[in-house]
Amino acid sequence: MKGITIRLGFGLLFAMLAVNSPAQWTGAKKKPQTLKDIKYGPITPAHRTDAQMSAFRNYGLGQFIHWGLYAIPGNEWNGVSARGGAAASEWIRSWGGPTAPKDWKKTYDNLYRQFNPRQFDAVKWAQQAKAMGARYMIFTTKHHDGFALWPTRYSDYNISKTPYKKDVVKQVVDAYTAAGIDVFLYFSVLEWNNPDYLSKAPQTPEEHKRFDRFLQYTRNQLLELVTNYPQIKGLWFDGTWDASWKSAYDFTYKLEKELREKHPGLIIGSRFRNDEFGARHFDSNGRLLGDYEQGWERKMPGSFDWLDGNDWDCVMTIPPNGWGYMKDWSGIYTKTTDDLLEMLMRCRSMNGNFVLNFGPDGNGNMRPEEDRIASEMGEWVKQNAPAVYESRHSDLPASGYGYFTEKDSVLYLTVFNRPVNNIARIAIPRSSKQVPVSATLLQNGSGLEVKHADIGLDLDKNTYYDIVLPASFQTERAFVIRIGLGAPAKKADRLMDAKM
Ligand code: JFZ
Repeated sequence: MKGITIRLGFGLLFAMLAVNSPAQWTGAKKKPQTLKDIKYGPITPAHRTDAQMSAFRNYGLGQFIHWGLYAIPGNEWNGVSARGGAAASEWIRSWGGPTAPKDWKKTYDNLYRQFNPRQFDAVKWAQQAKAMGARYMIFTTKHHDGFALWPTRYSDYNISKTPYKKDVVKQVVDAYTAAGIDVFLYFSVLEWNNPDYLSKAPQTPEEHKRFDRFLQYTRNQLLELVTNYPQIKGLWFDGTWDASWKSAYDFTYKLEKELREKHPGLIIGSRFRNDEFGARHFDSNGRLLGDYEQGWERKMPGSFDWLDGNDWDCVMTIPPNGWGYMKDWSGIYTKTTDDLLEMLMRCRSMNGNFVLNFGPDGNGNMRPEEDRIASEMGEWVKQNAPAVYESRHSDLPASGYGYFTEKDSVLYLTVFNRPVNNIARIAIPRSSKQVPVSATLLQNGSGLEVKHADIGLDLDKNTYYDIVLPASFQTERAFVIRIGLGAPAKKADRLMDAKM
């Protein structure tokens, strides 16, 4: 059993490595030495400045929802845990080996006959997301199993054939839009059970015919989504790593253009298509394909300069991995509210959005742990909103206490590591025209003392400002210091430089 888990794990790992050179996500971007002549590069300009992209930059916090037929088994079947409890419950259809139920794929492909989420209430979900402070959400219209949660005209494998019947996507789009939360639709190109799909590049005329049919089907579904749900702000693509899709660069280039024409302002991440040389996310000349970096999946940039100024979001699970509902969370580490707030502010300090995933069960209920995390995060985010939304990366030297964000001469320091002496020392480049002149606690507005501390380190490029935290101020979670920046007070007499 163990051997199988390991083999599967490696298979997946290799698949990921092969499709997505990890280099793009593990350091500063490498620019190619020689430039290629590229016909299928970016369609939209880098750093779009329209209203939709401006809104994207200020979303701050988002909600991802993975919901589909996989919510019914919840990563187990007849009490047997799929793949030895391995995560990624939304992948349960690919369960194989001796622990897999007999005819498992057939069983899975018939789950739609039981899909009847009696407690599903999109308005309730949207209220929860609102209370969490999410400003956008991403919803799975169709995952790798190919099952559509909207009544698509282009496949029978869809919600209208279930006992539930009603259009789930419409309810989600309407409820979230009404709550003032922008909606992005997740769409997996890859389909496990579509006979027209193939993973390798089509070669024979028969394969071409089949895959062309699949491409047309994909185009039809996407045009259908932007037509049916005109309120959506973006499409979040997945399952675009196979050689078949990569070989269709001419088709996908035209399709991206077509979708953008049909839906002005549409936001598409870097995971939709590749150039004619097979380069994904970034074309062969290193230019971002799409409007934002879409590769920060359960990972974050090590530092701001890795991003090259690109927009990005980080999508994150509460369990280590696994996006769909998983009945049994025992025996795995699940992230705490504090873990998630730390990730949120780490993302914000580098201009990224943080998108937290929820996996509702087969009845349409969020799990109690998700409810609790959403309300705890919401409480914190509400108190500290100016540090989370609208504010941007600060160029100040990083602080070991936590993360900086900045807006209009106001600096926010979210403190996760409180100094034991209660003095938060802020390093400011000596050349800086703006220095801390005032400080308050964002959560209650109480003023904090600010002192200049020229500690006189030789060759130090920085000077220091000390913010004094009252010992009586105690918090359970991270807290934000709001720091007003202004012109430095009269310059102190320079210390004499020693000769050496
Ligand atoms: C994909 C899906 O396979 C998964 O089920 C889930 O929907 C997730 C959001 O997306 O998984 C991926 C895709 C890409 C990477 C990692 C996991 N990646 O680029 O690192």
